[in-house]
Amino acid sequence: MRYEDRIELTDNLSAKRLFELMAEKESNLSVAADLSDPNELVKLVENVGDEICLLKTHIDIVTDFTPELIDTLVDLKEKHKFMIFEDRKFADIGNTVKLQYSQGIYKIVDWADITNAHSVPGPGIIEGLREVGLDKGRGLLLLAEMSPEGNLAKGEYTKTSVQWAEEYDDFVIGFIGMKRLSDDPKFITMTPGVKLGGGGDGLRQQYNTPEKAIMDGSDVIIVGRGIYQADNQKQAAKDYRTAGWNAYLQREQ
Ligand code: 5BU
Repeated sequence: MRYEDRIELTDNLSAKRLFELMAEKESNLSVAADLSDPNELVKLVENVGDEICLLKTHIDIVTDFTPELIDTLVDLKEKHKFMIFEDRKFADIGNTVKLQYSQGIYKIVDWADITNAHSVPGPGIIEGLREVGLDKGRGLLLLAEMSPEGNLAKGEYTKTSVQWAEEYDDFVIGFIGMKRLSDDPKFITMTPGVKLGGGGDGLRQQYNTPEKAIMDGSDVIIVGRGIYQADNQKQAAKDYRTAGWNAYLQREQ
């Protein structure tokens, strides 16, 4: 189904907005902005902002973090029209993740439209995050699968994650997965480990091409080093955007 036809299938505000944005902007590209220098991070976002539907952050890798950085990212989000996904990978009991999501230095729930969690602690992790995120219209992705070689997110673990998404579908908007994991089109699958040419990175990351990810039923391709290490970040983002969008058009034909 086309992204715009999926808007009405979900009640979650972040999922609706993302489908809307993807259709409007004709982009299913997310950039993984894994830069520690805040100035380089902002420069990257300025370069790629027009090409992406979603900015993926790891806010805890930023050296000399200040709350003003968040203000800058939110200003850029409004200017270039994208959403923000903090790839926090929560992994603790419900009560602790609730605090990690809303308190501390980062106060992730205040600015990240989307975040994600491991399923390993059980459904309490979803319930804890949901208590602070749902009223703010936030969305959660479950890590049903992961990209690196040798990871344990497979089989029953993946299946149970999909069941929990169905059970908590007001807050869980989809999955990190290497392929489509549910037949229900309200769920969004996002795929990391994407690089033109494929390959790996020496630390067991495994890359698929944008075409392979989208043809396997993913909705959003997540690209880090393929874009931020390019000599021309803007052009690289355009290339990935075109590759991802053309694969989607071909899939939906
Ligand atoms: P890369 O530079 O394109 O390899 O970056 C991939 C990004 O996606 C990086 O931020 C990872 O933390 C993130 N990632 C991943 O690579 N694999 C996974 O299974 C998950 C996240 Br979940």
